[in-house]
Amino acid sequence: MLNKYLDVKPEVAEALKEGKPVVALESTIISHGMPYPQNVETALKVEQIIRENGAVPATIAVIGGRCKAGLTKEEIEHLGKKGTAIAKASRRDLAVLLARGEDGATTVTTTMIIAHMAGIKLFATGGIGGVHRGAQETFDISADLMELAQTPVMVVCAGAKAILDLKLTLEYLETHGVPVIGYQTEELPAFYSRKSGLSVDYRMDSPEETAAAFRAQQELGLGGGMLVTNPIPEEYSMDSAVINKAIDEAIEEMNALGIHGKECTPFLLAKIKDITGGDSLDSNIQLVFNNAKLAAQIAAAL
Ligand code: PSU
Ligand code: MN
Repeated sequence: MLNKYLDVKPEVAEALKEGKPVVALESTIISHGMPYPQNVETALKVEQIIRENGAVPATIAVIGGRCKAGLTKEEIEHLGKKGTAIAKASRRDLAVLLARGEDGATTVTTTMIIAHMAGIKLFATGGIGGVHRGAQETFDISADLMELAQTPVMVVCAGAKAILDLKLTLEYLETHGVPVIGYQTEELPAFYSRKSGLSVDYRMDSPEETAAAFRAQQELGLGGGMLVTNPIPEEYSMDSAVINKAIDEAIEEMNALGIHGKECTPFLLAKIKDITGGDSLDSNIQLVFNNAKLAAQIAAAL
């Protein structure tokens, strides 16, 4: 038994035991990041893509007070249907949810924690949380950044979400010693689009190169994770002017409504989807698929 609060799905446990590639997936994106039924369809398709690329998927959540590494189709449907009625579980929420026997949708932070407990090294998502615009006033900095600084899991994403202050997000990651890798790019991707005007720390061009850097970090005992940023495929990348206008409008409304804390990111994602007539959701889904594929390839190389 690895941890008394953890249940590893048998298929995932077997793969880990045999040294086969496993990729973790988060569940906040299911309950809070996308509407039903697209959330469930996407979550199941992402698992399929990971399988097609030779790895075993382990979607992570808290169900009935248990940390789960690997969910059944029914559990994914439960998280998707209940949506925002499921608690968004960050590091500060985990102990209380377990003690109370409740459900929780895991963010990048808690997915990293549970993946590490289970012995999973790779994790694919859409975009990590980061330093919010106006953080100088609000102090709103995602716990995802602190987790990347301390938990040894490689996170494959499409950059930090463009709703954030990407420049400050990079500064924060630098301070905390988190390497930011651009996959086949020198430029930090901006989630819905490929361009941010900011540079990553290192460009890497193959799963093997990426895996080797992560292995060295682990063997050095440096601790902490690594962030691989993988640009959204060209054909799904949104026009920067269109998406930035939608983001500005959504942030203005968020501030006018006084929304703060953990509600910010889900509110902005939903609002941007409405403003763009669903185009941002289509892009979000495609970039997750793209990240799942790369994460499976890196897991195999590792
Ligand atoms: N990526 C997406 N959709 C999401 C998220 C990421 O494509 O909904 C979630 C992740 O779970 C991430 C969270 O950890 O948003 C960040 O929330 P916050 O800014 O409150 O830390
Ligand atoms: Mn926040």
